[in-house]
Amino acid sequence: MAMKMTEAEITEKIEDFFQVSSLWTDEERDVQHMIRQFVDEHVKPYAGQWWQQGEFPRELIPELGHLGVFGPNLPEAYGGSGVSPLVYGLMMQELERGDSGLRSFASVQGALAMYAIYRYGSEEQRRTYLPAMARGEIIGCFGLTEPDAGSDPGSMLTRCREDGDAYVISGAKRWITNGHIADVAIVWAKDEAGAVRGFIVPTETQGFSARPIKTKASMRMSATSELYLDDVRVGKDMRLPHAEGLGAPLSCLTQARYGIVWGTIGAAMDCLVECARYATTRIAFGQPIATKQLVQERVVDMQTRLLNMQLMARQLGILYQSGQLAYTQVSLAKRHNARAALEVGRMARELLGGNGISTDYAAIRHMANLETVDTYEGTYEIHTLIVGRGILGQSAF
Ligand code: TGC
Ligand code: FAD
Repeated sequence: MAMKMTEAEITEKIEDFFQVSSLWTDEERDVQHMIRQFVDEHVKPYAGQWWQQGEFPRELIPELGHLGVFGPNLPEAYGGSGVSPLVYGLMMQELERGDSGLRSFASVQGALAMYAIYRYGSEEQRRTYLPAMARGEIIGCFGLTEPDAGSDPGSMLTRCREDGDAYVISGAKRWITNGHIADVAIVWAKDEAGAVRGFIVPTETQGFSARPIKTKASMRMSATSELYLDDVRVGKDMRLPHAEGLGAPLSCLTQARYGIVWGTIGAAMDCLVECARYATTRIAFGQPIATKQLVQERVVDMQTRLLNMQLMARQLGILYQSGQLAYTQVSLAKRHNARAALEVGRMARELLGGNGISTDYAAIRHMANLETVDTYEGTYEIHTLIVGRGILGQSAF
């Protein structure tokens, strides 16, 4: 028996198959709606074009600041609005429904650069930088990865040394989101004793330069850069005074990974909704492809992955809210959700047939972006080893 469903009914079913939204608070519902409206109106119609152009649409930054997506979970005194982890997660979900590059911009600005200053900075640094960063007036980047140190950031080569009333920093960073559009870079470097230290480096400082990486076939809507620090001299007041050791940058990663757990839901949702709607209208062998058993199996596989992602993210948010979140839990969820979203992206692309390789549809763009999301903030393998160590107590790195 045929049960004809409207596009809106299909979308509603896919996005909330287990009615998880019935658990949302009014604030969660309102914020999700607000960001969705913005993304539907100002991002989705242009995302394919921006992605092809390979540039981040900087004109969106003031409005994103106005919507409060940069560090929204930080206290109001520092420009945040103290929202709950669940509200924050829903914001990231809705941004990544538009494009992973958009969520990445917000993650790097809020969860990496702002969080580093909030958690490890002096009171003066917090007040100088955070409110302006929350408004999007100062753009930040986070320089941890180097050309020869990615999964193993403890082997970084960037060095800092004291010289009178200053620190001198030398080294190179690679794959740095927002690097060439940033006003300040959070730079991680080892001191003479081998301890990792963090610095706020204004990007106009002499000896600092940033170059865009232009050869990307993924995350094309995001600015990605190489940073060069050639004897960059910054005042001692630019060191993050409370950051000592690798644990400092790694704790920032936990914040960003939490956002990715939610963001990937948005990308997967957009892929599944798009290809499910397509399946009801695309005719092959005289019938919509939605009537074919193999197509239905594919859609149900995608739906199951999406639902797992949603349930995992929600419980992670509850753990975060109650102050019980462990970084190994975030690793497990990042590993799962990034890979599940990537698989949904690949299946959606396939279901769209030839149209699936065109950026007239969202699937190929999401799919290509998710290759990065599966790799950055710790690869699938690295999270396997973090969780394995957490469960078995043995390091296998
Ligand atoms: P290890 O001994 O494991 O850790 C050193 C100290 O740090 C603590 N720690 C953490 N603390 C908070 N959150 C975490 N996620 C933490 N992970 C570790 C740890 O307890 C220890 O503390 P203590 O007090 O005992 O010293 O150090 P290791 O050298 O063995 O590290 C291994 C490993 C693999 C866990 C770590 O290096 C790692 O996570 N590698 C992946 C690197 C990575 O994710 N890079 C991301 C760069 S930023 C980015 O990709 C931005 S993308 C843009 C976007 O987000 O959109
Ligand atoms: P490698 O560490 O060289 O790994 C290569 C392969 O070896 C991977 O498959 C890895 O899983 C595997 N491998 C490594 N060690 C092991 C092991 N012990 N056991 C099994 N397998 C292993 N970094 C920043 O600091 N800031 C940013 O803003 C930022 N933005 C990024 C944006 C983009 C678009 C991209 C692509 C990356 C970004 N990164 C950023 C860097 C990202 O975090 C790293 O690329 C990532 O951590 C992996 O490091 P790597 O590329 O050096 O790979």
